[in-house]
Amino acid sequence: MIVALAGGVGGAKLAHGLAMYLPPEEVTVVVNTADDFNLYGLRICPDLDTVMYTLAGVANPETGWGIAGDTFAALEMISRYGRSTWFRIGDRDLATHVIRTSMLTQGMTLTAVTGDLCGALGVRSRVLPMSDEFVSTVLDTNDGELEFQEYFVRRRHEPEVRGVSFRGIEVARPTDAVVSALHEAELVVFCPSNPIVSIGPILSVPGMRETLEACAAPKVAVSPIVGGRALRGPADRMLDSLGHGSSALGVARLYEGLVQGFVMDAEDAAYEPDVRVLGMRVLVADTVMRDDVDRRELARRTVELGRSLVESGIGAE
Ligand code: FO1
Repeated sequence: MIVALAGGVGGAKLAHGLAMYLPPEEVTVVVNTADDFNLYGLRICPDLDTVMYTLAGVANPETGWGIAGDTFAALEMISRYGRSTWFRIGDRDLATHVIRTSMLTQGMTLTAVTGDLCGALGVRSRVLPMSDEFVSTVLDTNDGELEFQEYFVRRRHEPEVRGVSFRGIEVARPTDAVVSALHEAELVVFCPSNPIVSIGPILSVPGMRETLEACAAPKVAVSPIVGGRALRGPADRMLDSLGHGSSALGVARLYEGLVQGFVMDAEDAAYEPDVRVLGMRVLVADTVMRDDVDRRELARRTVELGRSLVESGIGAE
């Protein structure tokens, strides 16, 4: 069993690569849920949906989020009712939020709901929310405090981030499903997602770090920063404004002590000695996933790095 920790689009792409390279049933994806929010009375879980749609082969290839070929008739009607529509929910995507919300209202856990939705879409890998409790990212910015989607979508991640907190995290717990997946894992992959607001919340769930540390499997992270820039989203500016430095090395430092392997792009090869000093075996590879072939190849190389760690006695069987 390979466990991947993932946020949105970048994480979903590598999770898809893993599910193409390995039997998909052997892949479990633990997903950030701190981007979740409520809109029009519906529970929206953008990262869970991005991973689910990507693994189901229905994701919008242009945006990476939402559903390919979706239409926006419901949103137009919502606009006629005078409600703001900055968060672009497509008609088919809306169905996911309606069904999810109704199942949650009936008392099902987010883990059970996600399993049900993924099963209906034919996803053969397991997709697990990091926690069943509601957690939400709040950003302290030069424009005041902003909820995550307000910052990310409405404000196009333009404000400068000075601090990050995860509301509700203190009462969140890793689910039993996440804990047992990590117990069974032979490799844990930190996908190329934003280390602060995608992987960060997963690691901040009380008990998650301890569970990861107790898990004997090797852990390998893939840098989402290539040549100092985030391939998408605000990770580069966020790393800079929070004092970590926008580089593969800055990312590696955030994972120091947690991962034993680090995959970074050929553009960043100069950082290799510095990352090695952090106690990580480094793989320099082409990490930009332009198509399915790239996704599968990066997954293959990441798994190979994990296997090489096992062969050196780092990590379980
Ligand atoms: N991202 C945008 O930049 N604009 C949108 O209007 C938008 C709508 C949206 C609807 C459903 C969904 O599941 C995701 C959506 N996203 C949108 C993506 C999402 O908000 C972010 O990419 C993630 O939260 C960051 O990982």
